[in-house]
Amino acid sequence: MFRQTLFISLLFFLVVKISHSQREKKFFRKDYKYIEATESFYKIHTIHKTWQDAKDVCAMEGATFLVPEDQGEANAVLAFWNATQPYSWVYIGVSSLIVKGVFETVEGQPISDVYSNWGPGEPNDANGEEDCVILRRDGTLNDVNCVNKYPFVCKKTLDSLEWNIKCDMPNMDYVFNEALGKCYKFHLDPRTWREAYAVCSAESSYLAIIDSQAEADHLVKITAEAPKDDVQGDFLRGAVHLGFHKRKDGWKTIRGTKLENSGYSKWGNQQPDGGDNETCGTMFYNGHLNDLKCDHKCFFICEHDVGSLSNSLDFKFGDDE
Ligand SMILES: *[C@@H]1O[C@H](CO)[C@@H](O)[C@H](O)[C@H]1NC(C)=O
Ligand SMILES: *[C@@H]1O[C@H](CO)[C@@H](O)[C@H](O)[C@H]1NC(C)=O
Ligand SMILES: [Ca+2]
Ligand SMILES: [Ca+2]
Ligand SMILES: [Ca+2]
Repeated sequence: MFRQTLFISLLFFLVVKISHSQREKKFFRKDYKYIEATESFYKIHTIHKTWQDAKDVCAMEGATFLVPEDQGEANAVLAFWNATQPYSWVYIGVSSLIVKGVFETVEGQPISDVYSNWGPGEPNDANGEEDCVILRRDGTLNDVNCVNKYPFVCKKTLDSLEWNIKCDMPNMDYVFNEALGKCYKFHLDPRTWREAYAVCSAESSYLAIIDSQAEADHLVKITAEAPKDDVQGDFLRGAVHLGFHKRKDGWKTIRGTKLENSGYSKWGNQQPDGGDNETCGTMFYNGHLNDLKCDHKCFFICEHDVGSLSNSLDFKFGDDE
């Protein structure tokens, strides 16, 4: 009897332990800092962006544009910022872009529902051009011109963290392939090659690199299965962006390996045919490779190395915890 109870408790413990382990680890991405007081992860982006681009970057990272909920969160972020960054202000996810003069969060809440400590005389809508909001180091808010480029902060709550266990990452859209030991996401939002490269990076992944016939077959399969026909708009069909491109010394993967040594280099009929006009790498839906003008928008596939996040976690934050 005792044994049985012990066994059941142990089993229960294990199940609970596994399902909560990622939240217990308090890990989202290695570039986000967890702050216990607000049970959220933050990243201060140091590359200056316009307000709209900043909003897009947060979304690409699976996070949201920071909107401090209250004084407590504003102080927590300011303390982290004061300790790590020299900047005098950052964009936050508040604007009056929808209705001039009405400041709302990116989720449509009125600013009066969140932290709204305006600086003296603000918001003043100088020259009628100030619709986006910055948080200054002293904790006050100011409206500024949205085209100005500033640092910004993205946020992810612990509560909203979902863990893709097989892919060992916080993005549920990636699908594990057992035979290849990798995870992939087929992106149905057409982008240029460079944009696609950036989207994959923001997801802690990379534009897929085919290194075997088996992997090529798998990418053909996920391309065939993706609901591509539902996507409207002006973009190039028939090929997907992949992680290779033409360099001065020939075709290489984005890891720097010569394409002919990468394990797969089956070009399509007559390809590559673009000379120096087509220097970005794509795959026809049938798996054969094609060179393409880099500014064509296409679907694309990101690849994720399982374990790449937790390895860097141990390396990077090993001493912190
Ligand atoms: C951060 O630094 C600014 C000025 O350097 C100061 O006014 C502010 O009180 C500091 N905030 C926190 C929470 O440490
Ligand atoms: C590249 O583009 C130029 C200008 O449009 C054109 O004259 C040339 O023939 C193209 N080269 C190839 C290999 O297609
Ligand atoms: Ca102002
Ligand atoms: Ca690969
Ligand atoms: Ca071509």
